[in-house]
Amino acid sequence: MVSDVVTLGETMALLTTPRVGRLRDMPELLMGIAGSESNVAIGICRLGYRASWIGRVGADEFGELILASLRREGVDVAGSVVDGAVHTAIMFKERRTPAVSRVTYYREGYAGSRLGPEDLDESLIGAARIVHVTGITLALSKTARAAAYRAVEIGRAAGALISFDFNYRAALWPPDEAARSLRDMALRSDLVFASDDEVALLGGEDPISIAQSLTGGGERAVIVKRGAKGAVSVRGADIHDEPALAVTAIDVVGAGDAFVAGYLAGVLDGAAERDCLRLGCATGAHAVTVLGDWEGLPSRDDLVLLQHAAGTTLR
Ligand code: KDG
Repeated sequence: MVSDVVTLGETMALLTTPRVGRLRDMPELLMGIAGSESNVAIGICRLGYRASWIGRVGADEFGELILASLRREGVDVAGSVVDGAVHTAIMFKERRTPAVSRVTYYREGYAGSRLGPEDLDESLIGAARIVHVTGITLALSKTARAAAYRAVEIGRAAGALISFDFNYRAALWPPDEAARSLRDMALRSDLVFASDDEVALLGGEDPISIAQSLTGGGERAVIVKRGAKGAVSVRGADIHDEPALAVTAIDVVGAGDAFVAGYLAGVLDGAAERDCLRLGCATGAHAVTVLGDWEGLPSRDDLVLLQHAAGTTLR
């Protein structure tokens, strides 16, 4: 299968507390899957394009759950590896207060972080229009980082657009090491996504000027995700600012991935910069209205839903 977007990274089993409180006080948990790159792949498929996800899962029930869930969403997982030596990683998500969630990872040394360059199917990556990687993969392990670099090299040589989301995870690496690595990968990419906070990791006061300094005078676009404030795209002196859609947020984890999926679908559509931002903001808004890291991702038909007044019943 030829995919429009190929992405690689770690997807974990996700166990979420069904209500507000501490994990230890919950007699039951909700089970699902989570992974930034597979979230993007699902978003791309829901918006009508083909996406492949490459990663390692254990030969266990969680690995089966991940592959089955991705297949059900139309994501191609033919390039992924079942690793019989270790288990699939787990992420726990607690809603500690109605407004604050806390994530705990059980992932070091688990299957996803054993991803390596030898796992990559060069013909799959070389045929993609976009190769998408994130800072999470850079932080996971030396081999996972090498896989991300190799995927970018293959994509670049084949003429694909390279898309990179900072996705800084403080639990995975220290900020100074992250800043060096994130900058390096950003400078190898065509489309760079980062939140205000992530851009600030690189040092400096104003996120937009830092973003501007990364664009290489306009050879790449840096898109700053600002949550409820929308998104700004910077390419040299060209700046587009798009407000967020006003929605009631239920679960904001995964909103950034949803934004990226929408923006990249806009790029695949051949849309103008502002329309890519708009689609990104719309998919991000949809994602936060539903519990789960990717379940709220919209199809094209869903995109009109946010235009209806609260209380509307569609019959
Ligand atoms: O962006 C949402 C992700 O944080 C989540 O789905 C899990 O990939 C993940 C991570 O490393 O936190």
